[in-house]
Amino acid sequence: MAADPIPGWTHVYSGKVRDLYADDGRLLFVASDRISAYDWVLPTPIPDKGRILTAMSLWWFERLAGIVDNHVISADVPQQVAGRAVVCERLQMLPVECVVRGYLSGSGWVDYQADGAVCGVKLPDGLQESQRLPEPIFTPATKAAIGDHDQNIDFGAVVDLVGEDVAERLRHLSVQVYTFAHEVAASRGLILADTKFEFGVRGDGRIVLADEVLTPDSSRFWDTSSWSPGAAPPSFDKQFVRDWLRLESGWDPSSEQAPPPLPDDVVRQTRGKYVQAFEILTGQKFEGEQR
Ligand code: PZK
Repeated sequence: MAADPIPGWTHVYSGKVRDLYADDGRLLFVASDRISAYDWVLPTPIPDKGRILTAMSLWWFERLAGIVDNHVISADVPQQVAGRAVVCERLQMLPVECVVRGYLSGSGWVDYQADGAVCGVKLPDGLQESQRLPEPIFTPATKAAIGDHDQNIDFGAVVDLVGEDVAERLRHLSVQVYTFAHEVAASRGLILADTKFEFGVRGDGRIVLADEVLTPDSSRFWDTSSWSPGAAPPSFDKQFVRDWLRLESGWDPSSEQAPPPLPDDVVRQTRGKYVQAFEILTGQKFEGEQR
C-alpha cells in the first residue's frame, strides 16, 4: 500500500481503506475510495466514496458536539485530498474499539448463540438474529494484529487496559452517542444496528472522539423497510458488491486468491448507495461534480 505523497505531510500509516499522515503535532486523516469485502481490499475503487464518508463523518461530529469533543481541527486540506481528508489533533489513542449494539447481528449474533451473552453482557433467552435489544449494549473489542479480526472482550478487560475510570467513561459516551445517532437515523427511515467508535485522550486528560464516525464503514445501517427479526437484512452499502462477488464473479471468498475487478454497473450501484446514505441522513444533496 504505497500511499500517495502529500506535500508537507509524512505518511505514517495505512489501513485497508484510509491513510494517515503527520506533520509536527497534527494528523491528516484521509479517506480513500478503496472498498473492502470479505476481508480483502478490492482492486476497483468506488468513485467519491472517500468524499461521501468524510462529509458524513463531519456532519455527525457537528451534531455530536453537545455530547463529546472530537479530534477535528479543520477540513482545509491539500488540494489532492480535497473533500476526503481532515486535519486532526494528535491524541493518545485508547486501545479499545468501542462498539455499541442496539440489534443482534454479526459477531454479536454469533457470540449470543454460543453463550447467551455478548462481551460478558447477558441477554434474554430466545432472541432472533437482527432483533432489537432491550437496550443498547457496550461490546468492546481489541484491535488484533494486522490481518486478524478484532477480538470481542468484556468490560473487565477494558478496565485492565485503560483503568476503571476511563473504561466507565468510554462505555457511557459510546452508549450516549449511539442512542442519539440511532434516533436521528430512525427519524429518516434507517436503522443504526451497531457502530464502532475510537477515542483518544488529550494532554489535559479529556476523552475525545476520533477516527471517522457513523459512516457505513464503521457502522451497520439497515433500511427500516428491509428489516425483520429472524433474518440478516441486506448491507446498506455493500450488498451489490457481495452478491456479485459470491454469485456472479466465480471468485471463492475462502480461497487465497485476490478478488477480481468489479464490473462498472456494480461500481455505479454501490456509489449510489453511499450517495443515498449521505442524502437520507443529512437531508443534503451530494454534489458529485465539485472537485
Ligand atoms: C490514529 N488511527 C487509525 C486512521 C489509518 C489508521 N486523532 C488521532 N490521534 C492519534 N492517532 C490517531 C488518531 C485518529 N483518528 C488513528 N491510528 C492512529 C487510522 C486513519 C488511517 F491508516
